[in-house]
Amino acid sequence: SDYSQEPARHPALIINSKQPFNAEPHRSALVASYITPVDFFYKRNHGPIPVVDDIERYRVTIEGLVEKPVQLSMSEIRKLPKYTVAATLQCAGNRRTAMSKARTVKGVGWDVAALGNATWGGAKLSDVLEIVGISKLTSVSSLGGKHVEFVSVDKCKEEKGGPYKASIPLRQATNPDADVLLAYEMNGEIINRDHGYPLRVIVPGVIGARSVKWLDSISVIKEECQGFFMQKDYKMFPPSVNWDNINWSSRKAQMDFPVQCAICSLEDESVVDQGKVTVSGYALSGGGRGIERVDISVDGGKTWVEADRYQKSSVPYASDGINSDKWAWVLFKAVVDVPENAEIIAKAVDTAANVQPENVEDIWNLRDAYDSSDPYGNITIKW
Ligand code: MTE
Ligand code: MO
Repeated sequence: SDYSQEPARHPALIINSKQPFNAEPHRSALVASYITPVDFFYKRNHGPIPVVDDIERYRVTIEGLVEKPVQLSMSEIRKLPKYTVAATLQCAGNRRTAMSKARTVKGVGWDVAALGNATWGGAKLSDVLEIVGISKLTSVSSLGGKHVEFVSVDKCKEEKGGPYKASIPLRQATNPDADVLLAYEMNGEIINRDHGYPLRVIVPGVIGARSVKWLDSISVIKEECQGFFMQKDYKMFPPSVNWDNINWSSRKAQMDFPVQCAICSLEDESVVDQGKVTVSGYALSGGGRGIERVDISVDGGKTWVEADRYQKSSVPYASDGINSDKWAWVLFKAVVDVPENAEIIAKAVDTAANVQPENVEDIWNLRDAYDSSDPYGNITIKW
């Protein structure tokens, strides 16, 4: 494959793999701002970044089980009502390194920063699907379509040189409140090549793998997408399953990400001055479930204090109607007195009362596909 036309990237990114380019910011840089600057936003690719340079000729095809297939140009997509949605995009492999400490898992090793919070501007998929004759809140189209598949222009080895692809249920795609976007802007600017120029899907509240970049076509189909990343990756398995006895078809494709938080102001093993320590980080949950609480313990989980939480209800770059931050992370902060040789633990609870799991062992799985369901953030402190 051809990596000769990769875009320039910020030197502060921690590179986990060069080809394909996979990188995340340092954890402390990640929580320096509520909106993650594009330069510091994690980058997750499965092949070279495609070059789409003739924007006049670029078209996205909408086809499959629809009455009226169409090809839309960028200017036609820009003429549709524009929405700006604040949403945290997170790779399901975020924090995989923590899982590897329990037992080896396959995949790119990520620290805690394979996620970012951005504002995404674009057309709603529910509006686009109306153009091909599928009305809002449809579960099954008149021609029997139940899923919406997104196919990219990139090429990856997992698809044997074919394009990256994924699907979501038609009901979600046609639900205006699900805020699924065909996005052409990120943080108020034209989306750059690394993040999907000229057009990508954003599926808020769902693992990043479904937010297909460099969109080529959208297809209304009967069965879920049969691509590698839907069928042979990003599924949750119990700890008893290994690479010899794995049965992929026995499990569902992962969609919503689970509740979690991570401490970003400290390293996993930190030496601090005696006295007050600032514990800050991010917390988020999938499916539009907000964060109810972040609890901090400095005595290994015996007693807890509640952290302050911070979420902007209106974000910059949004001229056109952000009404909630339900898809976006919260940042948290607590200033605590730590005893000598302490273990600091952070634990998130979402608005559906889901609690972040305590141990890696409880949720370990071979692909770490349920990996964004990470355990408490544990930090070991020494004076
Ligand atoms: N879309 C295409 N076409 N190719 C890819 O490799 N990676 C997916 C998703 N969409 C991918 C893709 C994965 S696994 C994630 S986590 C997100 O894009 C990462 O998006 P980002 O690089 O903009 O942060
Ligand atoms: Mo991902």
